[in-house]
Amino acid sequence: MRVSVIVPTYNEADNVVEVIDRLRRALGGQSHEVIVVDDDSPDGTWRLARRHGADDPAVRVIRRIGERGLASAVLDGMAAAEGDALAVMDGDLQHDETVLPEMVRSVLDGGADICVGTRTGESGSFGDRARLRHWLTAAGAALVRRLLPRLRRTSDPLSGFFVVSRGLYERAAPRMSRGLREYKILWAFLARGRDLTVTEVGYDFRPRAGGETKLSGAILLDDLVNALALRLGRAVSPLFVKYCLVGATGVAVSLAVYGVGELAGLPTVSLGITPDLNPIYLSALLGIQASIVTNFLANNFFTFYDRRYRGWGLLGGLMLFQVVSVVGVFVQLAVFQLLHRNGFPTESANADVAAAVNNGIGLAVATVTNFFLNVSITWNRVRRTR
Ligand SMILES: Nc1nc2c(ncn2[C@@H]2O[C@H](COP(=O)(O)OP(=O)(O)O)[C@@H](O)[C@H]2O)c(=O)[nH]1
Ligand SMILES: [Mg+2]
Repeated sequence: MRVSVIVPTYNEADNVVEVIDRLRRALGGQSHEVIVVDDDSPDGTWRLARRHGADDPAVRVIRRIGERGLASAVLDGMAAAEGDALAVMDGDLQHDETVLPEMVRSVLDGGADICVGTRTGESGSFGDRARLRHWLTAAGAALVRRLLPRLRRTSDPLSGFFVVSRGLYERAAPRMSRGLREYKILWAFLARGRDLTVTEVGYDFRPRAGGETKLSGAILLDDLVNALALRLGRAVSPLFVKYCLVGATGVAVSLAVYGVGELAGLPTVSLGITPDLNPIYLSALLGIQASIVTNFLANNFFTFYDRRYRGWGLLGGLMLFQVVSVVGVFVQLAVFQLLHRNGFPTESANADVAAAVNNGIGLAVATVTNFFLNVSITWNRVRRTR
């Protein structure tokens, strides 16, 4: 088999049949297969694709159940593919399948590891109706090139249309983090290896034929974090990076509320838990509580967006998060006390510096503990993105 074309789809009932037909026409001259990877679309994309390809062995349809995400869909399609060249093309008719044979030749006969279908290079364009998208893509590309310099290997790093050689796939796939969810899967290939041969073929980006885009603010943010995580290497979990970013905003919220509370002259209160903690500033308590709520919302819509709570479910999620956060506050205090009572870091250190160091260590331990508690309790849910 020379070429496998992976077509990830989610709610593409308006387009999938036409995409299959066009691919068959474009690749008619060589042995090929089309693998539609559909995430159990509510609009029945998988059913239409199956029916349409029923008497054509070159058309395969994978219906993934209980799984969502563009990157993992593409990887699952590649894992099932048999071709020497593995192509990825969107199922919304925005990519121009007529340049696919040239892209495939570049990999199979020209020896390229990756050939990218570009809207930016020679003979490529964004079409006339997509000015805003053009502008956003240019800005996004400039940003991700800074985060991940290896993306300079192509003029259009945000492209979702590309072909990789089987050799590169077999080398790169085992080293890819499954934790990277929505990211442009092309990046994971471009980021691999010291000397890749990357070529490109321009094409005219078309407006979406039917249906709607699945791109969202959460996915864009996710991709930026993922570019950073790819640069840092596998040791860093992108999920944890996002969790820490949210945590940093929580510190800001907490300080802001504390500041306002102090200006308003809020009193101190006694909780009667431990003498060391009395009296407590009411404004500090309010600040912590405010940051627990904003952290919950930010984590729900950003860090864990693919399994987010919705509607009334938000209340249940917030209650779990609240309990985990209070546990975290106690972990932080306990670590702090333990270190401080034992004279860490040194008996002679400046008291303020020692307190700051010990508080920092307490915060770090609590952050990691809370992260694992939140992953395994608060957001340990069946992914519900529909
Ligand atoms: N299997 C699968 N396909 C997806 C998912 N999200 C998007 N897609 C498909 O990926 C392609 C590109 O998505 P699209 O929404 O058009 O993104 P855009 O082109 O950047 O606006 C389309 O064929 C979508 O149907 C997903 O979660 N799972
Ligand atoms: Mg699209």
